[in-house]
Amino acid sequence: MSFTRFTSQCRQRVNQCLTEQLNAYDAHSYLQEAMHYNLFNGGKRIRPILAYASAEAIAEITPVTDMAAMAVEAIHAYSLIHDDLPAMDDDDLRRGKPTCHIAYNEATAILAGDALQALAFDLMSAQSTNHSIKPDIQLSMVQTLAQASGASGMVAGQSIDCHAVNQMLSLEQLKTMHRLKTGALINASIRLGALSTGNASETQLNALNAYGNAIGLAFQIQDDILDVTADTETLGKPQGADAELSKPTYVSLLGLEEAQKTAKKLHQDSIDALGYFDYRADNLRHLSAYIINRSH
Ligand code: GRG
Repeated sequence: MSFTRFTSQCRQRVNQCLTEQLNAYDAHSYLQEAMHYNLFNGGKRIRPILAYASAEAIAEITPVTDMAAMAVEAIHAYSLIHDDLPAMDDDDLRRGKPTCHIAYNEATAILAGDALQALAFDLMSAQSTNHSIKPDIQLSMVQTLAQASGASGMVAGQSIDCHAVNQMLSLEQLKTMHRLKTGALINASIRLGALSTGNASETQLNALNAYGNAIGLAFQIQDDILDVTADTETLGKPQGADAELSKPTYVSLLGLEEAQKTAKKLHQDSIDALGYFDYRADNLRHLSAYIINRSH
């Protein structure tokens, strides 16, 4: 199957699962509408696709992989809603559309983010009716998601980011911030996909961790590159937003050319990390290339 077909099938699959989840709520409400608005306003679904590709690299996609794919997208959607709030980045535009607090209101945006976060853990702890996974593996999956999204992962990175405005950060500090803010959830998506098969060995998990570290950083560097090279229409958010907020970025610290070179080097590192895997990890290899070549 071609990579394009694989990604489109993964998107369809996670979208269908998420639609069923949201439809399962008792009553249609303003809150539910805001959650739906953010889950379905054009995200690329990179994290679910990583989870599916990782499951494939180990064994096969299972209903537990679907749970993991939905959970990481729910955490991602919540993080973007909160990131756009006036108390954080104060953005009006996301994916070319009004951000949640503009389309609804601030209180609803906060609550939609909260509810999406809770939904993620609800999904991770649910029992699938037609597929079982060992309780210790499921517990490890819940913990993986909690650690990647909380005070030892994404939220910690966001906190550093909030304090970095108008500050000089060293390259090491910038790396730490992004490893936590963006990299932790990306890495968790890969690990969760592997764990969801019930068959991942420590050696495989370690190799995937090295792959995840490299693409997590590459993802962020490409984001910084796009912030200066792409236009607002392609980005779906204001171009130059980071510079506007005087935020340190890979481009501001390294220069554009060096940032591009670093992204390419990380892509190669990610490919090297997958040396242990056969052709079944090819979609992970393609994803790494996609991440550094993406245009939005
Ligand atoms: C508010 C707790 C909290 C955390 C927010 C991830 C994050 C932390 C903020 C997002 C800010 C940002 C734009 C970071 C750059 C990397 C990134 C996560 C970009 C958006 O991810 P994509 O490109 O988004 O996967 P789509 O729109 O495709 O879903």
